[in-house]
Amino acid sequence: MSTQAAARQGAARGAENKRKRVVKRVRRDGEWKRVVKINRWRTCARRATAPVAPAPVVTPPAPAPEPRPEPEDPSIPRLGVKAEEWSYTLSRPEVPAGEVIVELNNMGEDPHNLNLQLQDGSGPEASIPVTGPSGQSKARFALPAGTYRMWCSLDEHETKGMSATLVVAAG
Ligand SMILES: [Cu+2]
Repeated sequence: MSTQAAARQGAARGAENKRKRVVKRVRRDGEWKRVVKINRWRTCARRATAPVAPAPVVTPPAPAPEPRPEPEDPSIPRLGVKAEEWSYTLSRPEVPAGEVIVELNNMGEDPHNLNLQLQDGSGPEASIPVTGPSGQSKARFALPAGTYRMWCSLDEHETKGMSATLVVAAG
């Protein structure tokens, strides 16, 4: 079969299956070789109807859920502590023994923290971490009855006046 015949036959077959069979004779390393290539049969019509791959739908990752504040039991007594330079102001001088929610409100211009411990130093220290200006931090403590010392542990804040006394009364 001649090269032309093969090409014709290939073209005919290509028309059926949308492939074009190309037969070439090439000289390689001094020898003639028969090379058959199968090409995709491309036409404008085919291109027009070629399915367009849909753009991948990019779903933005769902935002991490905000940590929801633990619902507070309204029966738990609360103590507000206003911090500023250089003092603490307590919303009440006394709370009942047991669970208490302590809220540190920094109304000053510097960061402050809050620490409390039985005045005789017998119990553990409870603390609310450093809170920036206009910040508010809350913590829930279980306080046995006694008289507590409250202080800010940042450099010299206590000696400048950031200390207070809290009475935790036996129920
Ligand atoms: Cu302070």
